[in-house]
Amino acid sequence: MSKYITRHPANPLIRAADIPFPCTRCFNPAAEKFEGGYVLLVRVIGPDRSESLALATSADGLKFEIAPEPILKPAPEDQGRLNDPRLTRIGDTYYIVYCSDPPSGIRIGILATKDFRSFERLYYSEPDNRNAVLFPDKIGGLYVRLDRPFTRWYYQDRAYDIWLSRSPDLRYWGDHRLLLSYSDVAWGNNKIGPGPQPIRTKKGWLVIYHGAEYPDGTDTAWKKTYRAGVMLLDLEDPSKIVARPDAPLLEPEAPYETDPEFRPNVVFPTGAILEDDGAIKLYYGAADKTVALAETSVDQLLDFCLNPPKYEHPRKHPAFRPPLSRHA
Ligand code: BMA
Repeated sequence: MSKYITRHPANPLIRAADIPFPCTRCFNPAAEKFEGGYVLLVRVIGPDRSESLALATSADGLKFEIAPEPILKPAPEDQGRLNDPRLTRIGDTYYIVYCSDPPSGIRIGILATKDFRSFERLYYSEPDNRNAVLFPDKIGGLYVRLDRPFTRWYYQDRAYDIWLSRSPDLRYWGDHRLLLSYSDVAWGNNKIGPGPQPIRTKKGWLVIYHGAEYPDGTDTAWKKTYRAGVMLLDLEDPSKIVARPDAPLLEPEAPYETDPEFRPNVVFPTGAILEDDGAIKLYYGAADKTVALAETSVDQLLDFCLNPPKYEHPRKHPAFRPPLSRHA
């Protein structure tokens, strides 16, 4: 509970037992409005460790019905891996940006659909890249995406930053710009990555992102803490950060977020819905096991960005290198 965001009391909204086909964990949902209601695409892990996406629909954004079969399974080129989708509606088309992890490397796929029945493949990135998300409008006549390419292996820090790219057609991407480095994020001494589709406001684009922190500086992936943060980008040139509070927006506290059974201490925001009155429903994965909802608003997030509270992170271990200057 904070001044800026509130967990929904019905959390977690979706658990493995709610999925009508074999599922051991379901999390990291993409979200959009569809036909007057809400649609989530939920990452599902099967008992055989298979990956697929479940279609969850709802009239109120709280109680979801789940389609009896997976709505998307990995294509042959995905070789079994299809996860962490983001959804963006542009005009009457929904774009699903997902992550795949075939032996050739971790790659971004972009699919287009109007009805969540048939899907057209538009793009498959080179490795390694993941966590991509599209802006809901063209800006300066171009599509814009955020993503999180991997990693500077040739440096000691091996870290992961958020980049911005533009495209005339969603197939050819260029004008790549470094937006934010993990080393600028106090609670992200390892990875950061973009979360849900950006939200347009009068003051700029609100972008919710995640950051991963090693608790003691050792590369123990399963001990990392994942938090959510927010930043405000320039409306006309979203490669410029207007404001970014140091404090995280949401950090693992609730039992379903700290749940030790599989992956404790994870909030992983992947879907955001802006309502007509400025309310925002933020859907996220909790402890890589369930789907949860937190409620906030444009006003609360702008207040957080533009009047940031004083915050000092109780960092146990520093980033491996000093901040990169942006646009380096
Ligand atoms: C990231 C991704 C997400 C996952 C998160 C927390 O690297 O793999 O799918 O939710 O870690 O485990």
